[in-house]
Parts: sequence; structure tokens; C-alpha cells
Amino acid sequence: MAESAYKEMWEKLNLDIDAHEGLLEVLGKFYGDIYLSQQGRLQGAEYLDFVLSEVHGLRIKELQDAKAQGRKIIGSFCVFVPEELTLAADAVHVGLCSGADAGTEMAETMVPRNTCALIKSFVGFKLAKICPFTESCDVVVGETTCDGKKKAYEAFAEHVNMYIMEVPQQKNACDHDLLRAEMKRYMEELEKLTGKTIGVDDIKKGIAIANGKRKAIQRLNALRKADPAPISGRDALLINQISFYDDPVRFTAKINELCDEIEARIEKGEGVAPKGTPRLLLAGCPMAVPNWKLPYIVEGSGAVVVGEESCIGSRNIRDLVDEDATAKATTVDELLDLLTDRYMKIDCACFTPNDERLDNIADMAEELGAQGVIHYALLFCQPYSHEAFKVDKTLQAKGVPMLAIETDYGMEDVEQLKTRIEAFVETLES
Ligand code: BJ8
Repeated sequence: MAESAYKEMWEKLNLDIDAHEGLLEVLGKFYGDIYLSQQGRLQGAEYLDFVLSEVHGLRIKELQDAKAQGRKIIGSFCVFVPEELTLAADAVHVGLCSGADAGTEMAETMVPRNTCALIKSFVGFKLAKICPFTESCDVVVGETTCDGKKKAYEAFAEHVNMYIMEVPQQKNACDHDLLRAEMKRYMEELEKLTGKTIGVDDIKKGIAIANGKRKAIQRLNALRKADPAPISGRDALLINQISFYDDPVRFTAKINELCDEIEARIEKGEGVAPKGTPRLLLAGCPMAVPNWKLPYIVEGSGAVVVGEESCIGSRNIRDLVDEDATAKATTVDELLDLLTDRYMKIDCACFTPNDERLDNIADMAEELGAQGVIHYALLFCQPYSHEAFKVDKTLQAKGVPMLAIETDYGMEDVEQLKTRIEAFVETLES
């Protein structure tokens, strides 16, 4: 499709064409520096390059085509919003988390300055009219997780059609019941929106697609145990980011192909960095596209990233909806129970207490052979900044060193972070 046809599409979506072009230009340069400059990339990374190059083009065209066929587009900011139900309603589910600070000044007219970069980013993208995903959505589903998001959604609702899903903050029986009720409420909302009655087979289909996607990333993550590391942390992060907005069936097929290539590479003893390169696990806040800052710094500091403990990483794919029980289920109610069981396992820092996250990080570090962990919290993110102390204590007890960093999407602190990370990596080597 010609660029001019995209322009027409972007105009119809009411984007600010000049500001949007400026964003794409920066994004393209950034991508070239961080991704295309890598040595020893997998051939399957062509898929990643293609998806990224068409993220505001072909993918948006696909969304418009889906809309023309009567399908609805649902945007979300959190892995608590059950994609299985969106798919069951034959709607399209896209992640809207934003990882760039374009539009921050505008965002600060609507949310306080001491709000995390992720929230300012999605607000800023909307106010600056530069996100064709947000503009394509029929409904944006928010959720009651952290206070920053909850309150930002109130302001955001003045600009987009919002639906808010309640997410519990603890994991008692009553919290399970609350999420179960919210699953049903979301399903009914989808039925109202799409005019489709969701049945057993629809939910089973949604579960199969979402589980398939999770299994492909689980397979990838298991392959990352190899030394030398067969794929860079940058590419692995990008795969997780793309999983939120590409077509899920296409994504799963492509990532499984990529895993075949990785298996062959491991067999030959090849990798993206020499055997013995210090291995690090990143843990903490989600890194939404195009936030590639931290893995880029880490991998330019003599280490390789072997895992991401975050919602754009293992937290989103670790647990499947029980497949045997799904196959046996004969009612919508049973399937909603199974979905609830799966979603209650999410170890977001918004829960209190959230001790399973501590165990999960320690287990991941061990399984992946990580010699150290970098805990990443966005500035002003209370939940993850608080948990950094507990994660550190847990890892110390296991003899795994941890470096806690707090940052945002700006580039001002890159040199300072590089110095700290290089020093941390040196301690791992000695
Ligand atoms: S399930 S991690 S996607 S809420 S960084 S906005 S927590 S102040 S993103 Fe999240 Fe769902 Fe939890 Fe995952 Fe608030 Fe922190 Fe900002 Fe955050």
C-alpha cells in the first residue's frame, strides 16, 4: 500500500499528520540504531522488522478492514483484560500501552506531573493525536490497578469511549469472586457492543488462540536458557511488545518459526554474544513499545538480557488457561471460572501482599542462569518501587545481586545509567 494511501487513512482517523510524521521519523531512526545495528540477528527477525515498519500502516489498515466488516476494536492497557473474551466476541484486541514521551507536555495539562511515564504517554498520544491504534478503538478498557491509572482513566474518558474493569487488590476467596463477576460483566459488555451472543465454542476458540500465543513465547523463553544466548534481549522484548498488537494467529506462527531457527542455532552452539557473557534478568514495570532504552544500555555494557519479568514479558505468558479443563467444559460459566483461575495468578505489584512475585523472580533467575537482576521501576510508580526492596532482599538471600533503577522515557540519564550498569556487570564478572 502506498504511503499516500496511509496518509488518507491517518487523516480519516483524525491524526495530526505533521506530528505523526515526526513521531514515525524518530521511531525509524531509533529502531535503526537499536535494532538494525545488531550483529548475528536471526533471519526470523525480518518478521519483527516488517511488523514494526508497518505498525502504523498495514496493521492499522487491517484494523480498518476489520471494522468495515463489522468487527469491533478493543484497546487495553493491562494484561488483566481477558483477550480470550474479546476474541470470543469476534472483536480485535490491541494493547495501547505507550512507551514514548511524545505529548508529555499536553498530558501534564490533564494528569499531575508526578505521574509515571507510561500513563503520561498514553494520555499524551491521545491529546497529540498521534496514535492510530487509540483512534481505531471502539472501546478502551481500563482497569482499577494502580491509583495513577485509575484516576487518569477518569480524565481519559472525556476523550475516548471507556469501560472500566474492576481488578481486586488481594487474593482471598472474595477477590476471586469479584474478578469472576467482572469477567461476566466484561463478556456481557462485549455482547452488547458486538450484538453477538458468546457461547461455549466461542470462548474455547478465544482460549485456544490466547494460549497458543502464550505457548509460543514460553517456548522462546525456554530456549533463552542456552549459553551462548541465542537471541538478544532487545529482540525478545520486541517479540513480547508485538504480541500485543499483531494478529495473534499470525504472531504465533511466526514466533514458532523463529523458535525452530533458534533451536538450530543452539545445536550449532551459536549465539548473539560469546559463551560466558554475563547474563541479566530484567524485572519490574512493563516496557511498552518503543521503550527499548534499558535492554539497549544493558547490551551495550557487556551483558546480555536473558529474561523479562514484566507484563510485557513473563507475567503475561507464564500461566495458561487450563487446557484439559477447557476441553471438558460444557458451559459458559465453567469457562469463566477457568479464566478467572488463570487471571488470579497474575503477580502484579498492585496486589498486597504479592509474595509470589518474589518467588517467581528468584525462580526465573535460576532457570535462566542469570547472574544478576536489574529491577526496573518507572519514576513515580509506587507499586514497583516499593517491591524493589523486597525483591532485593529475596535475591540477596539466594546470592543473586540486584541493581535497582528508576527512570523514565527521557534520554537525559542514559550516560548515568550506563555507568551504573557497567559497574554492576563488572561485579558479576569478577
Ligand atoms: S498487571 S503491571 S499491565 S497494572 S508503571 S501504570 S503500575 S504507576 S503498568 Fe501494569 Fe496491569 Fe499491573 Fe501489568 Fe501504574 Fe506503575 Fe505506571 Fe504501571
